[in-house]
Amino acid sequence: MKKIVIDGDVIETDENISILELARKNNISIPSLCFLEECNGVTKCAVCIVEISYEGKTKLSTSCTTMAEDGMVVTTNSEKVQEMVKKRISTLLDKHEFKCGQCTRRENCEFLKLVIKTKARASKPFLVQDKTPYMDTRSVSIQIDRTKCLECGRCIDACKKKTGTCTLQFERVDGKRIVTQVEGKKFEDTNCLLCGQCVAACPVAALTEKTELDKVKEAIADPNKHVVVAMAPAVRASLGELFNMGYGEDVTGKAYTALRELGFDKVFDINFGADMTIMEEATELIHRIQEAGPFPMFTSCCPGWIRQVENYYPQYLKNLSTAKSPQQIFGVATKTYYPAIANIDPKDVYTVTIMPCTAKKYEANLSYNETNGLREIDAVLTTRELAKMIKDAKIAFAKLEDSEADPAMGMYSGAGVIFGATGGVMEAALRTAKDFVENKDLKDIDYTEVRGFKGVKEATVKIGDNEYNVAVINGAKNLSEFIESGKINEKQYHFIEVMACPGGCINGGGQPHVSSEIRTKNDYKKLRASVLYNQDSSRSVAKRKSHQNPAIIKMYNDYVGKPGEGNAHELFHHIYEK
Ligand code: HC1
Ligand code: SF4
Ligand code: SF4
Ligand code: SF4
Ligand code: SF4
Ligand code: FES
Repeated sequence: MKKIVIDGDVIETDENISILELARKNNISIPSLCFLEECNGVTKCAVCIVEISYEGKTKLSTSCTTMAEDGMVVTTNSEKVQEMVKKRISTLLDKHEFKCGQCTRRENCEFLKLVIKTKARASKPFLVQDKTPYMDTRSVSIQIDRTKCLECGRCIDACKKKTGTCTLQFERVDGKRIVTQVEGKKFEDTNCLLCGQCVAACPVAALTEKTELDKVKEAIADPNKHVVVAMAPAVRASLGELFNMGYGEDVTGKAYTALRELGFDKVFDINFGADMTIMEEATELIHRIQEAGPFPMFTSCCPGWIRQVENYYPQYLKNLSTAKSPQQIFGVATKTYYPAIANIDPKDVYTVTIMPCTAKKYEANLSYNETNGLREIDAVLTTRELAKMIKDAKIAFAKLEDSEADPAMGMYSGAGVIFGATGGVMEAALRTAKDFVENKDLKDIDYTEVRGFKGVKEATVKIGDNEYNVAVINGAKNLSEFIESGKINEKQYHFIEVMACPGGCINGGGQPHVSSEIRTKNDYKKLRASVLYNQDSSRSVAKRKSHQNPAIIKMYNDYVGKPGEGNAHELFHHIYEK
């Protein structure tokens, strides 16, 4: 057992752990900029500096790179340390457009916290008349504002470690070091997945989603538009964090109320779309079982993963489920089924989704995601953009009463809600596929083998008289390892779920930022996922399966017909081709 003294506290540990992490786990705060859990840091910001006495010597060291050794005595806040950190922050301020009042990150900016803590000042303020040369707004998903970049390298490292695409890098342009995409290309024109893991890693407002808030506000103000809104499964598990409600708080009912107060005409839920996707995807799995393939069938609801297939593994395009994603299938229904039952002109319907994801903006914009000449989804807001909209409208979110979604396309099953966590799509599909094949209302519907945060999860599932091999790949990097190691060919897999973000959509690139400090101390992914699994497990079995959702049954009976056939086949599927 090692004994380390930090600011007078004796801390014992067996772990091979850095001073920074050891301190944080023991509630001793050390500032950082370039360090982020799961990423090693490609630069040295030096704001995590501490004074260490060890083996008769005392020196200043960066605590994120110094491993805790027995007998070390660490001081985190000596005058020398404070002076050095303050100087470092001042240098960074000289190159940072410090206009926090209008900044989207002002409430959770890791840099601003350090400026306040150290009372650092710029030696001369960095004022920018024209931001255009610093901005990259070419992508529909992600935007770069280099007036805010600290060159911490977290985005570059997150991209490498979590996606393996290595889309971002430092480059020297006109003598300045800047963060840029490979060959300076637009994100969409690189191998980038548009997942936004780089945005989630950024401590400041240098990387953000491309906002669509103005578009949405305009649509609401237009009396000729009937504006429909629906939030994704994972949004309800994290939105409360942006209103100081802590982690793991279920804010479903408050979110519905807020959306109504914001002036949306109809509040539905993407979980209903998830139930639609399952009707189609489970039916497709059964067809593939009857027709002996092609196997494995892959889920296709994550647009980051779709880009990974297109950019790296086009040989698997035919293996992707043709069922449209919950976002798009829901969009189709808002431009066909909903106008029919509400007796309105489909052209007047304007559909907005709230997503934990930046890639969903790209998905909504794809040319093929159009039905009868209408965009299926007109605008996509991230969880963060919705919070901003609520704050701009001065709605006291935490104090709102709960309300329900409008039932026609707002009712959902437990299967629909667990989509937002890794393994959820697989579990939802198995519940329905097994009931369909065995023609029963099965009671044993918890597939715990596919839950949790392991990189690759596997199970063998009996459907009817036969056994099928399923796998859940948690995160894009794990997927490329799964394929490139040859593991995918070790046995016949029948059905594989892939979500690009580690943990699934609960940890998507459009979710509230989690600071480096909180990531070290708190299992925020688990807490977010628990919201979804709690909603599922607190229901009766009948309410936990997509095909038993009464609103789904009604839609298929009254409008669609049978899953996988006729109308459903026409409207709810897309065939992926090279
Ligand atoms: Fe997801 Fe999905 S789970 S992809 O992560 O299939 O974004 O939450 O909305 O479409 O339902 C995202 C989440 C989301 C879709 C669903
Ligand atoms: Fe202020 Fe942070 Fe925005 Fe910079 S990024 S302007 S420090 S809130
Ligand atoms: Fe990398 Fe994803 Fe960011 Fe693209 S969106 S640069 S793949 S982290
Ligand atoms: Fe760091 Fe953000 Fe700049 Fe990337 S864009 S180097 S994460 S400040
Ligand atoms: Fe978007 Fe979810 Fe895929 Fe991440 S895992 S890219 S949040 S759909
Ligand atoms: Fe340690 Fe940057 S060098 S956080």
